[in-house]
Amino acid sequence: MFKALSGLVRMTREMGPAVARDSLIYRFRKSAYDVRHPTAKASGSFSVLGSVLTVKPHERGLTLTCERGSLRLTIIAPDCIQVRMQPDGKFQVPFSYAIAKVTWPEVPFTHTVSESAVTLRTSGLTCTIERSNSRISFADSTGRSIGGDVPDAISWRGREVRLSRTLTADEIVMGLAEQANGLNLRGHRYTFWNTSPTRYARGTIPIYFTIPFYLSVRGEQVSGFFWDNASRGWLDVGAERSDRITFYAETGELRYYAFSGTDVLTVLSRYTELTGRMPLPPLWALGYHQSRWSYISAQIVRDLAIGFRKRKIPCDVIHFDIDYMDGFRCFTWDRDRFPTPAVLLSDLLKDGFKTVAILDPGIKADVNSKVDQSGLKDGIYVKYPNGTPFVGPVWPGSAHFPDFTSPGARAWWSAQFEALAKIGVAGIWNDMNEPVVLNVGSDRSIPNSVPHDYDGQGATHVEAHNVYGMLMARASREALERWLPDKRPFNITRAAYAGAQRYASSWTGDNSSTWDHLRLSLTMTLNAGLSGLAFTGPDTGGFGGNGDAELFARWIQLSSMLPFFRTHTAKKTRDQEPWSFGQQVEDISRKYIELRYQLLPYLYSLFAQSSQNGWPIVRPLFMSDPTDERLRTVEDAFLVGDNLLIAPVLEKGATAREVYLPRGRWYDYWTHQAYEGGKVIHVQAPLDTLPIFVKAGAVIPMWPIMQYVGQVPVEELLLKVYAGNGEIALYEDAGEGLAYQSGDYRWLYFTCRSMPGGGLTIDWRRAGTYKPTYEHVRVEVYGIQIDPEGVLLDGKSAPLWYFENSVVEFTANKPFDSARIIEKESSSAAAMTLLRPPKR
Ligand code: MIG
Repeated sequence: MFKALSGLVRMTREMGPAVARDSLIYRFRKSAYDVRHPTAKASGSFSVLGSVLTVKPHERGLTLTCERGSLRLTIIAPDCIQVRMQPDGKFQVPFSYAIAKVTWPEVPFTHTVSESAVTLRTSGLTCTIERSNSRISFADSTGRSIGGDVPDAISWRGREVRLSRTLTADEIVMGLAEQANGLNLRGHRYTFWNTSPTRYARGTIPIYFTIPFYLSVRGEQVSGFFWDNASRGWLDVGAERSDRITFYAETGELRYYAFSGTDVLTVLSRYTELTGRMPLPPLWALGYHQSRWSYISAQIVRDLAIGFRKRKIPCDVIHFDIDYMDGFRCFTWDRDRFPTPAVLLSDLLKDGFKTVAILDPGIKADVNSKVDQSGLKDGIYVKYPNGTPFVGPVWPGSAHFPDFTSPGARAWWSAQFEALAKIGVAGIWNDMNEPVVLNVGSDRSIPNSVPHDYDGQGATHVEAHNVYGMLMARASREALERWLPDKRPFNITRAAYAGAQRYASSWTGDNSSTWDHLRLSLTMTLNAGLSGLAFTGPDTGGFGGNGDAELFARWIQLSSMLPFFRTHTAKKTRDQEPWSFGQQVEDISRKYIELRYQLLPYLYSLFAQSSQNGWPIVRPLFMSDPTDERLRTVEDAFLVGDNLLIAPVLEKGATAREVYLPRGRWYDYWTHQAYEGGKVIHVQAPLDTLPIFVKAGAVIPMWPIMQYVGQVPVEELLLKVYAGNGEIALYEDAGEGLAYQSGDYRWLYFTCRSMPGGGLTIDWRRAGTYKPTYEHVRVEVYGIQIDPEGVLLDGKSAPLWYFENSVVEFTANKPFDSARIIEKESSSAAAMTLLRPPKR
């Protein structure tokens, strides 16, 4: 009751008395409804399978009849197997919103049945089922265990299902998209019920996502596990018992996928082959985004845009939060605040700013609204079993909710977007799609037993809740595709189920302007990337509360290296524009936003790889050397791709920090000093410095600073080369439009080799037809100690090169195939101090 009361007070303050009253009414209406329509609650004890009675091969695996239920094992790929359980042994074609690929090539397998066990084997995976108790375990291609059931692991009661797997003492569990937690998820029970907490803190469960996929890291061994059940449930990662990981779902089939693999990339590549990958976003979406709740008038937005351009702080995107709407009605504009939105948006666009507009699922129930009337007419709203549309309060007051689990509702939604597309909206921000229904009580959702279409399958809200947000994002993506057919959609969602990467990017929701949230935003983004959702980032600066200049500077630095880079803040908080914290932080913000833009060709290549392979863009440090135990627990430093190591300052007042560098050679990005890894180094990090290290052998492509993507054609590509042995693949295309889908792109492959007697060769292969705007290439090579003898470009003496402060610099008037830096054989150390005058 106290909670309800304080909820009411807060809601009155934040949303006004009318919404608060509706929420109070909803609280009682919902409880009454729940009482009248209870979801079936089972009682008694859970059943278990018992022993295996018969084993029948099918095309892709085996069906096992056990004493009290059946198992069906299906080989998806050599390193991926699907397991299903049905108490009655009847296996229908499974339906899941997570799955993107249902037809897989044939995989050779063998099976054996002995007195004690049934074994199913592919080239990459062995699955063993003990005959006496139907216990399943898995091993990888080398025979090492990748986990399996505890005794009586699979159990059920009524429609509830449960599965318990072993958790070894050394096992590290990552994934589950965004949990407000460190990298290792052990020790907690994660509720699967997409929820928007009013504020969250470290340890708040549940929050916005249900991605029941985890990566298990045991020593050098990596495997994956996906529990494909969207209904309400939970995952206990060693909280109840430290040696167990347990899944539970209120309803739905017990169905999971086990993945073996040699490393994180292999497992994620298979998982995202199954659940889909992020389509390549427009390049501008990788730029800097500015947001606040809300920039509430055309003039304020214009001033904001001018603010960026006059201070020469790059920015590509402005987000419009809910106050652009007319009374929070989706697909409308408040004409008092924004009298001519089309003019505003087109002026913004002329200046390089793309507009992203927020949409909430709740459509204001309003007899005078064309949108609402059309939704009612088309019958696309969530309805009670008697056919009356469900009504729940959200921002606009009483609202109808499109049933995004129905194809008709999705089509209706995308049709509505015409109104915004015409005005010039370029991207959609999907909010409140857990979905939230404002209830002063604790359960802010649609009642459990309300039915949904579920693409014709039929389901209650218990099963539909966790997919609702992702299907709203899907409808929004379809809207963008429909009305902006030559553009690549930019779409972002707050709530999701597994596979959401096919439809949208995501952010970490309503964080706060605190140092712990700065730290969390890194681990949350990393875990999202380890769950297929590569394109994620936090509200830079923090959403709730007020931070100070130092926190903002550190947050800009961190976020400049994360996939999604947007500053956002809540209503009534202090301003969080890059210039809101004084000159010093303005300069720091500019420096890192500029660096972001310089690094776009590198970042974009990682996006391309993610879109092709499902790989994360930012990665935990252990991926750089899976053999090194010390790296496995690091969560205050990370990799961007393979070659950049970022050691952000996450502590108030710190101006230096320690970082354990993975083995191998790393260069300080700022000073070019080389370090041998495998040890802790101490690095200076005054407020204007984000420690960045580059791996030896890397070639980092850079663009000139621009105020927004496409402002000026790139005429020269800068390659920063870090002496050592390494390879890197880079991707180029037009950055917008769909020509890349018909082949208009190219890959660049660089190989660096240190020569035995000193010196370095850089080989550059190009594959593909895309013609970039640049011809000219400038190369800076770091880590060459001694004044070189010469530089060869495609076998000929380079026309122009310099050696200064241990940097070799040369230019080429077109991309080369090979460059070679020839070092003098036995120069003395003294030569290092001699600067060579430029050769002409
Ligand atoms: O009830 O649209 O997470 O980014 O600024 C709050 C207003 C609704 C929650 C989003 C936040 C956004 C805010 N929204």
